[in-house]
This record gives sequence, C-alpha cells and structure tokens, in this order.
Amino acid sequence: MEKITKEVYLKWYEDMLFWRKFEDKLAAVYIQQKVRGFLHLYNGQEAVLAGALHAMDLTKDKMITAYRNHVQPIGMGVDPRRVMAELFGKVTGTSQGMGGSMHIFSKEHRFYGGHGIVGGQIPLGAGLAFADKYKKSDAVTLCYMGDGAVRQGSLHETFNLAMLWQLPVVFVCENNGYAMGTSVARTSYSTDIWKLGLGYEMPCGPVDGMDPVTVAKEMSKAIERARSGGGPTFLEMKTYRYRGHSMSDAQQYRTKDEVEEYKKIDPITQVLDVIKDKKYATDDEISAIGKKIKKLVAECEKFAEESDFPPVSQMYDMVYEQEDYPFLKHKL
Ligand SMILES: Cc1ncc(C[n+]2csc(CCOP(=O)(O)OP(=O)(O)O)c2C)c(N)n1
Ligand SMILES: [Mg+2]
Repeated sequence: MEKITKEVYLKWYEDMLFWRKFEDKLAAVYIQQKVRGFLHLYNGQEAVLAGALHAMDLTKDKMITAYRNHVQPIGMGVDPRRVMAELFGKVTGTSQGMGGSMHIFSKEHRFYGGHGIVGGQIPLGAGLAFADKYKKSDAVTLCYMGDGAVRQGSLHETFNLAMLWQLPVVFVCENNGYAMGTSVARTSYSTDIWKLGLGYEMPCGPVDGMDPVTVAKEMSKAIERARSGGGPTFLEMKTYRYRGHSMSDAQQYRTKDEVEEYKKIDPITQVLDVIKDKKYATDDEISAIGKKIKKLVAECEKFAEESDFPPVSQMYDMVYEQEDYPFLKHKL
C-alpha cells in the first residue's frame, strides 16, 4: 500500500466531504420530487470507501455493492454530473436515465452496480472474480454487502465456492447497525458478523470502519492476498449511517443520542483533525476546499436539471420480443 501522506489526508478530506455534500443535495432535491423512487444515502459510512480506494489498483480492480451506491462510482472515476443525472432520470445519466438511484453502473470504471435485491450482488461479485481468475488477470473484486445481507443463504454458497476456487475477491460487510429498522442484535445470536468467515476457513476479521487509515491498512492486506493467489477475505467494517434507511424512515428504532454518539467519531472530522493537528493545511486552504465542493455540487445539479429526459423510443431499446429475440431493434 502507498504511504498515507499529507496529500492522501487532503484527498480523503476533499473526497469524503464532496460525497457527503453530494448526497445532502440529493436529499434536498428528493424532497422537491426531482429524484423519484427510493433513495438510500451513505452519510457516515464514507471512510469505508475512502480507505478502500487507497488500497485498490484503480486501473484494474472492480467493485460491486448494493443500492447505497451513489458515491462509490464517483470514487472510481465516474463523472459525478452523470451520476446525478441518472438519479434525475435524465438521458445524460450513467444508464441513460433508465436505472435510477439503486442502479448506478459503469463498465468503463469497473463499477458493477447498484443492486436492489439484498445480497444479490454477493454471488455476482464472486463471478466477477471467477472471470478474472479464468482470464489470468491479477485484478481483485471488492464485493460489498450490508449487515442484513449477510443473512441471505447465497452468502454461504458463495463463501464455500470462493474458498474452494480461491477466487481473488474481498467480501466486505458494512455493518451500519441496522437492516432497515432492525438492529443486528435483534436478528443475530452472534453479533460478530466477521466470524461467518470462520466456518469456511476464510481469513476474516473486524475493522474500525469510521477510520480510513485502519480501513486502508486492512483492505490492503486483503487485496494483496487476493492478488497474489491467496484467495478471499471477509472483513466486517463497523460503521454507522446517520440518515434513515431510505428517505421515508421515521427512525423510531433508535435514539437521537445514539446518532450523536457516532457523529463524535465522524470520519470527515477525524481526517480534518489530523490535517489541523499536523498543519497539513491552513484555515484558508480548508475553507477553499469547502467552496470548491459547493461549486461542484451546484454544477452537478445544474447539469442534471438542464439535461433532457430520454426520448420515449428509448423505452423499446431494452424490450425483447420473441420473434427476433434477442436482436430486435426498437420500433420508433
Ligand atoms: C431479497 C430482499 N429482501 C428484502 C428486501 C427489502 N430490503 C431492502 S433493504 C433491506 C435491508 C438491508 O439492510 P443491510 O443489508 O444492512 O443494508 P443497509 O441498508 O444497512 O446498507 C431490506 C430487508 C430486498 N430489497 N431484497
Ligand atoms: Mg445495515
């Protein structure tokens, strides 16, 4: 893993703050009904992504996750304006406005979604890794899932085969404490989710998911193991989401005090504290980062707002009809 230098701290601060503000903007435009359907935000969990990106080789490694998926593709290089446009359902979006919030996807940047079926991405992530092994590539797949998703049976089938075939994959559980309104403790006898790896003799362990330094170090070990033919790893990132499960969540399952406790170990604040303590940036430089981010978020909104909705004819592009299936051109 590359050293965690002053530049890395500054990048982490800028990236994580941008992701947070980008999603705050999404929450605001959702209330204005400019974004429809479901909207699941990542606020609080940013260190899991920032640390992972530092450990990855972004020229070849892959990522797949569930529906809390707006900022990961941005981290992997997708134009944030196109991500926002996708959420607005516009033709300039990452899937021409046909996917929406839960289905951000970029083959070019090796971000494979964006999945609404809880745990659906677990076998798919192993499949991506299988393809890389088969093609003798040394790329590694990061396969994310929530604490709710680990209770799907497909996790066990996938873990068994991933170990049997020694696939180059890192399984990451983002344990944010809740699956919708249900806490881990209400559904699990053992709340140490990482121990699920033990049954398959898969290297596994818990990680402080609020600290990007710890995440980067543990991710790096797992990625290097996978890249060098050592097979999969299962990491449980202990993290927290500040907002509700999706936008319509009265959050009666937790107290405001609990949320405030976690905000004391907020990843962005932790990184900013290091920047200030070590004098990596002056107050003016820090506020310049904030202004730059505000401008970029506004640009994303303007781009999405001013883009067109897809033409009606696009609706037929993805519809198959038996007669000439699957090569039928749209009719308009
Ligand atoms: C197979 C399936 N069952 C149920 C649902 C409904 N559902 C959507 S999100 C969710 C909770 C998942 O929680 P977790 O895996 O912890 O992810 P988080 O939302 O916390 O990121 C459920 C039950 C679904 N989408 N798919
Ligand atoms: Mg969860």
